[in-house]
Amino acid sequence: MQEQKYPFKKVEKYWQKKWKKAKVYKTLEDESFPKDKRLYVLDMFPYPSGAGLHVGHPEGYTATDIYSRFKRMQGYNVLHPMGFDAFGLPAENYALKTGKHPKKTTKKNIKNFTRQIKSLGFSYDWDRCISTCDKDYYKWTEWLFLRLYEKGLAYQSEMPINWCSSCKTGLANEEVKDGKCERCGSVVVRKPVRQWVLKITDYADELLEGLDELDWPESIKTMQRNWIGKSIGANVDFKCENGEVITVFTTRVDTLFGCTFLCLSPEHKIAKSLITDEKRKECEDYIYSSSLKSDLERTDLAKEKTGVWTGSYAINPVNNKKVPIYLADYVLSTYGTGAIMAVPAHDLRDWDFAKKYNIPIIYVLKSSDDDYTKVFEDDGVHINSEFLDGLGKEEAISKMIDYLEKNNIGKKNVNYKLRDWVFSRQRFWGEPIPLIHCKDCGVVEETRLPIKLPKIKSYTPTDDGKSPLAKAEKWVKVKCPKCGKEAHRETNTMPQWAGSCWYYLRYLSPKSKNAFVERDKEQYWMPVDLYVGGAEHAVLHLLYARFWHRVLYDAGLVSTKEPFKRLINQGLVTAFAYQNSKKCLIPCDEVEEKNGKYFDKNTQEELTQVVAKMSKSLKNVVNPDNIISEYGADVLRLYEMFMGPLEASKPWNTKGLIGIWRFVDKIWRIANEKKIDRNSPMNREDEKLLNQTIKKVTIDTDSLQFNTAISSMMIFLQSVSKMQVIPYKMWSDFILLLSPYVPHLAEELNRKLCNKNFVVLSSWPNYDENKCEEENINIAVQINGKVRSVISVSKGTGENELLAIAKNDEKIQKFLASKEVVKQIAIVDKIVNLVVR
Ligand code: ANZ
Ligand code: ZN
Repeated sequence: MQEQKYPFKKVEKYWQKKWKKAKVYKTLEDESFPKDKRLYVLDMFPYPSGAGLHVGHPEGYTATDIYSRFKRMQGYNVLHPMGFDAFGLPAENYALKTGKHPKKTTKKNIKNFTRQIKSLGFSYDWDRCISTCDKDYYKWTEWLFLRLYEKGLAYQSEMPINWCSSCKTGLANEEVKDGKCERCGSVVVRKPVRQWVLKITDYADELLEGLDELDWPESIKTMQRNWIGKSIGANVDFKCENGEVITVFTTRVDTLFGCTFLCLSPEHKIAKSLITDEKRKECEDYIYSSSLKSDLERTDLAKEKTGVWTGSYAINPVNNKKVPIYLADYVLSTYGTGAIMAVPAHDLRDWDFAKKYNIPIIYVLKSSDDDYTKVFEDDGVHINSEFLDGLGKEEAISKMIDYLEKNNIGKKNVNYKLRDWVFSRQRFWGEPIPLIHCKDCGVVEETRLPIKLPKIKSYTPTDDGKSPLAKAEKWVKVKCPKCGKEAHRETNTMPQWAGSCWYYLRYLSPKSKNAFVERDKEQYWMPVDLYVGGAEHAVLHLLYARFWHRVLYDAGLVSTKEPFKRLINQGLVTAFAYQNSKKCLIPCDEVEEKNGKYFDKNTQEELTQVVAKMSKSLKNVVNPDNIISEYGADVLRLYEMFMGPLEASKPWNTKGLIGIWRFVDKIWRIANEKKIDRNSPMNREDEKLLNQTIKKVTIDTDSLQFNTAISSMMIFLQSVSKMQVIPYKMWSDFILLLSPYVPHLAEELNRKLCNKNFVVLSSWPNYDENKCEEENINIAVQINGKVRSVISVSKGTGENELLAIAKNDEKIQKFLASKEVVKQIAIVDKIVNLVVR
């Protein structure tokens, strides 16, 4: 019957209005509410792109929404805010293309995002909404930058940085993926540009140690650890024949007796002075050719090692042997000391190099298979190493370091892969860096924040390493706040990561005029209890925010060391795609389905179904707006949670969506067609079903296992649909279980029961552990006709399971030992019979 179809459009609109009017999702502004009952649940706020919401967004947002609703019903005071990460390159690039001001397009996009997010019925406290490009917000981003500057954590440097010649701006190391710009994919080159740099390296150890206490995915913690890349080792000094000293960094100082040559990076400062006249031409050619290679090419293990001999020797300080000095581009100038002691027997790169250039190889570790014809990179006992012979790695390292330190030829040292954070961008749409350059006073802080972006005609970035702001002459020229003389403003802007370094703090007092966050609010709400977002931010936002937070902690501005206690990465929502025999993906609108098989509409070739990222070109991008208008927000929410575990990547599947629609529609039909009776009591079976369902949904929702929670609600509905009359309590508790998942439908079902309260403000139902238990019965187990044991099993246990339980019974096993079962019979709920010989 068509008219009985669940009228989701009307229902969803109605309840969204009601909720808004009654402000049901407003966070309690009461810091006397017990702290252990307060909960901060945070989403990674979106960048408001012109394309609008993607189905990947609602995945994480629905998860945090369900969790927030569930916890509110359990009596928690939940803070669950949303905002917009609105500065950044895409808005500016769009402005360049269309001539529209980024401020205008960003505003429009935020409006569209807000409409879309609201249409999903999320329980955000919208009064706390923030946008990073709002002047009342970025005033504080500027203010916080000045705190870093005052601590000496922001400095200027004219150094070769990663430069994207397509975006025409400098990039941080974290923004370079495989040698390419993270944004546009262009190859990144090195270019010397004056930059503001943040000293994140000062915090390397704190950022490492802090990870231990975090409830984060191990994979993200590992990525941060590797990115920081702490290496404990030693520096060793090698004297050269011409009197110069080469200092190398090594993590295997214990292998020093096996060092048979040194390698300098071709850029090494003292390389030039070591090159002999005969070798000059060859070396200079080599230095030039290495300068054309990226670090990635140079360190690729699979590539053939190259190098040239400088013509000079150094002295190995432990055995006074002469070792040749090479230039080799597998040694990077930016790591350690830019020079290495090569131990070919125990390092593959050095091995390859020594083989190629015929350099002696000395084994200083006993190899496990006594094969001395190949590289041995494992741990072993030392040989050929005088005072280290017979020792293991750790002991040998510390003994060697003692020796070096005593003789003044080396010392313990620690190196990090982490580099300082290149923080300025030569672009328009970002926070101005609030500093002034004065001829007499040097760099001076701006006194009146916010420094607003100037109005300029052209945002076009240039190759000269200057920001478009430099063209706003009137804005650039200012009086020095210190001496009053003519000075000029800093024209670089901050990177897109600046605003997201602290937004989670602003939510706590979004309107505060006196502070970036009010102290009592910060002390009450921090840290964030649950943070959900994509894994792509592992060494970007998630590292940068931890760094700023640590600085704020040291400055006494926040009360916790870490901002995000628990982190969950939602999996990627992918899509099905179709591949022909040439492994080409066919756009979805050119594919047709016949009897569960897929064909190319044009060629009729049969295609294989594969999983791919959603992309415009494959025409497999799903727009949440369409799903909501066809099936409703509740169905979209429920489907996204039912697709699979939150953290797994999973393909969008329209068939699954229809299955969920049927489930929702079935709930609706039952509510309309069945008698829900206040006077009909639950029997034992009903009670068991209800209590088991409440228990399962409670535990699964609490542990964010939404897909299995939904399954048990489906099983519940299946049983209830067979009942003639549904006891009131069964149905009303079911509505409560549904409400975090499908809040609109739950409200409507509740209204149908003539209740006037909001379900979303109700208490979560309790379960009785005793009533959850299965009923057990005793079953006799006979062997050759005699009862030998009695087993206790739950009622209805199947034949095979009965046999298995019986045979595992301790008493029965004694009888079965060394005997063969020739016949076995089990009768459900009655008896087990075994015949043995
Ligand atoms: C001798 C040695 C013997 C090494 C051995 C390794 C194994 P991590 O762990 O990444 O810190 N190295 C040092 N500086 C380098 C540079 N600028 N470019 C390329 N390689 C460099 O690696 C430290 C090791 O990498 C150091 O320890 C050094 O090689 C090399 F059996 O020294 B080792
Ligand atoms: Zn001045």
